[in-house]
Amino acid sequence: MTAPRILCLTGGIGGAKLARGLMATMPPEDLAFAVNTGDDFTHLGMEVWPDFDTLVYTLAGLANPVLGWGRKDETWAFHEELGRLGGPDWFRLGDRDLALHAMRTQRLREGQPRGTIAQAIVEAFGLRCAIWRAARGELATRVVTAEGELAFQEYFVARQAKPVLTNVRFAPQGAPGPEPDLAACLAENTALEGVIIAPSNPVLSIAPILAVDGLRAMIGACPAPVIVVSPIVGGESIKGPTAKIFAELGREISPVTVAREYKDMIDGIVIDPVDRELAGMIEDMGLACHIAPIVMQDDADKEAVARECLSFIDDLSARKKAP
Ligand code: FO1
Repeated sequence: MTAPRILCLTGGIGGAKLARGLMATMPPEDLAFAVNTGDDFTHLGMEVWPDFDTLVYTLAGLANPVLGWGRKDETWAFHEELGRLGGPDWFRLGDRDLALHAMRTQRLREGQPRGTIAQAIVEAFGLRCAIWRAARGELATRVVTAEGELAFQEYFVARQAKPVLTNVRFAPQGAPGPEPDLAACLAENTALEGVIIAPSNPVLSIAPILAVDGLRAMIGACPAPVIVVSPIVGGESIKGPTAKIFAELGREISPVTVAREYKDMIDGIVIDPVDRELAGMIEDMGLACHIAPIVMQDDADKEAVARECLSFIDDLSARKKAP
């Protein structure tokens, strides 16, 4: 069993950015990622794992830099022909990306567990860090909107996250609970120095991870410091519909809302200097607050944010030791 020093919970493109930064700060064997499975779905008979694949491509240096998802240097012959044939081309599958979905689906049909398939994909892309699907089985995100309940990709891609979101719910299937290696990493891994919740969308990307049976309690019971990087800076979400969704849920668009959301299981939150005046409110909740630039544009930013997370974790460990 691997014994990673740092575990990062991530989903979507924002989380993948921090993951890339973390990879630059330590040997890959010291890093593990727990990825959201809520966006997974079957499309054209193939099983697609968007957040898992986006992270694998990003860490392998193969992500499409413009789209943030899918492959760079991609070709789209399949997608164009699919459209010509009147197929569901609303969800774009590039030719190289398609090979991954086809192989994954074939392995599922052969009865291989999802965890085994995930490990084979990580190795196929030459990665030496652990990337675990948070759920052992399936746990799909269903988006409840003013227009009714939508499957995640229908809401996020087909409808471009435009419908008013009123709630999300999660539909677990198959083996319950977290991926066994993830559970072991949290419960038995004495090498674990810290857990980082990436600046992913709390409602669409992190909530589905925490909805995995028993996981929230395992993280809360983890002896190592647990921190979150705010996905909100200056009243806006850095990327994606986080701010829109917070507004639709009647939540203040602020790092304070994020801190409150995770209060029962984190030790601290990293906020951007523009939100400096909120540090007092966060500390009044009994949480530590680390102030550092957290907007990640280029690789240098990503590494800088990763290093800030690691020094914050060191500070928290020191405080835990010195009563
Ligand atoms: N997002 C889009 O907005 N449009 C797409 O056509 C699309 C295709 C796609 C294919 C493979 C994949 O792994 C991700 C893809 N995504 C697309 C992104 C995906 O919907 C999101 O990355 C996650 O589900 C949420 O972060």
